[in-house]
Amino acid sequence: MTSRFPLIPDASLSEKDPALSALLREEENRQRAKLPLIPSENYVSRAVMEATGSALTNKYSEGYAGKRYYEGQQVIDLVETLAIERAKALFGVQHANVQPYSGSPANLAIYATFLKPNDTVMGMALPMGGHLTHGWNVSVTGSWFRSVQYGVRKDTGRIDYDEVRDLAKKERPRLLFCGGTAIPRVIDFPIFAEIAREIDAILVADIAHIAGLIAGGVHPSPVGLAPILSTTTHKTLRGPRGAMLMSTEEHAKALDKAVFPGLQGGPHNHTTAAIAVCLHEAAQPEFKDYAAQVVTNAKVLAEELLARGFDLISGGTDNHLILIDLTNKGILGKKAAQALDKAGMVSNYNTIPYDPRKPFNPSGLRIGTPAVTSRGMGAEEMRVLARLIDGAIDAAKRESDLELERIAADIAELSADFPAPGLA
Ligand code: DSN
Repeated sequence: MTSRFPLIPDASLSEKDPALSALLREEENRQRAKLPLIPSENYVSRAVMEATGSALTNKYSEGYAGKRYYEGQQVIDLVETLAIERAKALFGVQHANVQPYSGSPANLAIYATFLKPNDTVMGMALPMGGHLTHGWNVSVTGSWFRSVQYGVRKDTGRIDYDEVRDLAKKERPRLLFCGGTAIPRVIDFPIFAEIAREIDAILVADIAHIAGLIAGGVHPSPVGLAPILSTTTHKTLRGPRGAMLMSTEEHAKALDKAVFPGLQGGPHNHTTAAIAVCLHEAAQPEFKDYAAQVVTNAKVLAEELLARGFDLISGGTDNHLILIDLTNKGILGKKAAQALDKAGMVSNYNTIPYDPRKPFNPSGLRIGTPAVTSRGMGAEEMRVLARLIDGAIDAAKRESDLELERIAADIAELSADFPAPGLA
């Protein structure tokens, strides 16, 4: 029987929308040819990609498993429950919510759970390495709430826990955030927990950057110390763009209520499925090797950059990221990042602690090893990368596009030896 109505033509993307399809191919080729050094980026596996592009995108399922506001949840309930159970097992938590659309909405749900407008939150300032949603002034978390910000010491580039304690005791925040986006050192969760206990605050560990390192056993876990954990799923955890909130049983109901119906409608089920896949992958023994190699690679890269006279915030790294103060190199972060991109290495310019410059043209550069490690690179390649980064920055200072092109050719050769995973 033929349809009475015009159907959506069942054509492939390239047949139906050649313009968009060509753009996708172009982006895939860019991801193949260039080396991503942005520490918050990664390559997902084909399995994660498949789940992300699955039929689950067609389904609405407001509510939670067993209590939805739409019918037809026979499969979705199982998928979401699987993701939750995998998150609980991987991180050793009592409760997980896999519905937040991304990291910022996940963090907003924490505010919605514990704070009323104008209550006090304390977090690391964005230019010091924190995150917008930890109370930075241009975010609603810094304007709808009373925000108190801590940073790092100017001389060490590290958190001074005595200063955090003194500030916390003076300001008595209800929520205390630890974690961030440009912290190259281990976060001391036991000390943060002690401080939170002393002022009767709720400690939130935002582990977005280091979730994969925690899962892989190469960064201490905040579980048992922070009752609330927030994470994105697409950074070191190597999953789809999404987020999770994890907590003790005590806060489970309130957190769930804040996510739905407090802030969100229907969860993105295709993302939930892909989160389940990435959690399964992260539970495999080889993921531990991956996480360890991410850190080894970052340390080697840091040492090689130090040897070439680069000034690294905190003097190096314990994790997956390196924050470079380019002041002594006589170049700004943006110009350096643009030159690196021309040379085939994709990084991001970044403020550094106490940066006299504005975020859109700051003094620093942030690089990291999660994605290049996913391509299978090791210490040897990190030595090559350090040399090429140094060369590209030198070329940028000399305005030598020719030299950048020469380096880009070296990167193209290196890229070809380490194919990007997940791209068909
Ligand atoms: N934008 C992310 C990062 O690059 O670290 C944080 O949200």
